Amino acid sequence: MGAQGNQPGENLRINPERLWDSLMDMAKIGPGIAGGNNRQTLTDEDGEGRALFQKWCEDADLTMGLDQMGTMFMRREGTDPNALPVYVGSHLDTQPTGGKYDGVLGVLAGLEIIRTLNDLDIKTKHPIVVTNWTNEEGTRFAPAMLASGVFAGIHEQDWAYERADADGKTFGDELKRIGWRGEEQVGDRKMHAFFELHIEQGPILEAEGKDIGVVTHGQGLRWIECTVTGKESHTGSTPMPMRKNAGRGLAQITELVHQIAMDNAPNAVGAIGHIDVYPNSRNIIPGKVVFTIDFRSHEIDTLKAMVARFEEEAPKLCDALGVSLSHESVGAFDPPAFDEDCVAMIRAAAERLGYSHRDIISGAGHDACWINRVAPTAMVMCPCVDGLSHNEAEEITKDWARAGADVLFHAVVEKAEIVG
Ligand code: HGY
Ligand code: MN
Ligand code: MN
Repeated sequence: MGAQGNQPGENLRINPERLWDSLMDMAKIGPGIAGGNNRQTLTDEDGEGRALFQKWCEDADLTMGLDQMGTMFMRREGTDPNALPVYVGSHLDTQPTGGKYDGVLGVLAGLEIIRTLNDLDIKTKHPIVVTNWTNEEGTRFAPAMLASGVFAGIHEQDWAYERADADGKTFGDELKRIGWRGEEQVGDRKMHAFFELHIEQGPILEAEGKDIGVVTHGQGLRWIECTVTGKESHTGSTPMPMRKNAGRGLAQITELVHQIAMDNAPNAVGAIGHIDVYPNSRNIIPGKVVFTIDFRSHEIDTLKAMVARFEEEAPKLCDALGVSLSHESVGAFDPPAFDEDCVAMIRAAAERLGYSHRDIISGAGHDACWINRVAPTAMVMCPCVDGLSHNEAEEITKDWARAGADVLFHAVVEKAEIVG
């Protein structure tokens, strides 16, 4: 028992070598082409990673719950079976050119907490549940944080099942195909708290020499899928004044998105990462371009103003080019403020453990952003090299992984209340 309340002693720490080995073993599943990972949601590789995680958890005497969105809940019993569990986790799915740590660190650090509690034969009043949320990335099936969004009542499950990938395969069919559709109703579980450890995916912690980010808020997000329609015609014989080039619409909207973000700096970002050009032939003027705008800010008024400016200016740009524009929202969440008591536990744990720390706003979206709607939620961040993520070269140090997992450990067991 710690100095006050349920705070663990500063010598209570995870096993960093075992955590690192688990990260490296998981990274062998769904390898990328440049040292990272391509373990996209509901692929066979995702299924393989899930099976390995399940085996590790069952070796640690955890029992699995699986809901109808395929989210995995690995439970360690508490001394009070009626006490609401403390949940801890993140996601095992990766970007197509993803890193070894985005999401995976949060899931495997949760498992490492269990392994350490088992080693030390420590019991907690509240059960602890390690969680792997399905489809956090939202790349194959938009939007991001899909399963946690259904769990939090943001999305309807039927709508989620109908999300289709670029090949027209649906989320529901793929979940069944890989054999990871559970029977449990999504969202029935009640949580005492939810904690998520995640790499920062940005440059601040490393640049400031800080081990730990105490995440107080997250950025809000707006994903706007745009379709610019022009007219396919020959790139050689069509006179320039007659062309209706959808590619120019993409080019000018790309620049508009960048300018809107720059005009709201430093509290806003914007880019277009997903682009499909049709028919994508070297000698046909693009007749149609489909792309997704990603706007983010931690200020809701700024975020809304960015969208409004796009909606006002983009149609005019397209009119002038003789092409048409249609757009729809394919993802949105407002800036979350995390639970102050849980955030304070994380800050106190970093202090107690002697890790340098600073409060930080999460630039990326996470499952915690949705779970924050239904349970007291907070996040811990550790640095990543050059702030790089969503790139196969994503890298962290063993010490950063250890610091993040130690702080996560302390927050989880403080909330779960060590017994005896
Ligand atoms: O898009 C995001 O922020 C997250 O990485 N899915
Ligand atoms: Mn992530
Ligand atoms: Mn990610």
